[in-house]
Amino acid sequence: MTTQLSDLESQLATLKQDAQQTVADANSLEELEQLRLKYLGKKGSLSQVLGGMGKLDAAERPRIGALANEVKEAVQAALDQRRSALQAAKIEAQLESETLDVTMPGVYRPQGHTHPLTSTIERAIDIFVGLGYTVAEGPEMETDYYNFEALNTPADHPARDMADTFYLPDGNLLRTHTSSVQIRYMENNEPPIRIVAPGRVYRRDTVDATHTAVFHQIEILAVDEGLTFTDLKGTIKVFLEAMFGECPIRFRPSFFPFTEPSAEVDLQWRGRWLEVMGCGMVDPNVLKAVGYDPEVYTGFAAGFGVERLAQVLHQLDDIRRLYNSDLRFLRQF
Ligand code: 2U9
Repeated sequence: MTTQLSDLESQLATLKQDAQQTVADANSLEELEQLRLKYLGKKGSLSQVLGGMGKLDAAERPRIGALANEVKEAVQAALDQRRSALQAAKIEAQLESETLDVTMPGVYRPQGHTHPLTSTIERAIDIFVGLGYTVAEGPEMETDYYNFEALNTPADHPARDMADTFYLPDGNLLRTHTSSVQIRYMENNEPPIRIVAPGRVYRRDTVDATHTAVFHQIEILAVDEGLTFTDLKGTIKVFLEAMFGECPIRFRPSFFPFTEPSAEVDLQWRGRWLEVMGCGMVDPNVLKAVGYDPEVYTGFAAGFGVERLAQVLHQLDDIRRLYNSDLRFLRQF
């Protein structure tokens, strides 16, 4: 045996032992990759040792070659084994860090809900939308013309009294009904029309259990050829039935400047007659004001106070509860 030969054999043996030891001690996949390059890479230890093979006798080469292969396989096996172990440990650590403690108490997130006034408005609008009506909205600050004049309410009418209406210093006013919205709508649209106008309105009423200075109204208006009081009655009956269930209703003659004839509607609810809305056939003067020909078109209209309806619906003793933001009250709805 030549010196080179025994030298190479011992170098290979040392390399194998050395590699197996350091690989077994590697603590990360990155470190393992460095070791793979160090031992088995193109410029690694094994390549360097094999570089010395050129000096061997041709007869010896196969044996040393086989030995080198065995060392390579052994080192590769050590690398594979350690890689599996490190990968398993990594997954284990990840699972450990991501565990969820399902027994931990949750965080309480308080959840609100729709205000009873809002839900009453939404219910009413939904019913009219179901009947083919379109929602129309307009400004809360109005001119005298849209709130009164166009609605056949002459200058000497008591509704215009300073004691009933909030007038602004510039001569404008806070709308006392949403009828002004309908005038604006008619000015910009031709019949047939069917609209529902919900909104906030203002009256200089003394605040008590049944009155607030700010309240909500919903008004409907239909203008078409051939509409009659019967269409109005049918529409109101369908609406009140959808809102309150099947209850007796009655129409009482009344007066509004913007409708002729006019009526008030009562609903029998738990044995008592309650006034719930007003209605009538649109006065020809109102149709004329917006440029509709009253000889061709007729219309019907109706209006109600939302607070009043909510009061009946929920048996509220005092309308002001709807504005007090008292959670003990609001949580009941
Ligand atoms: C146009 C023409 C006519 C709307 C109508 C009533 C009758 C009515 C009151 C109920 C209680 C107001 O909230 S309340 O104070 N409303 O009684 N409203 S007829 O008539 C109109 C609307 C628009 C162009």
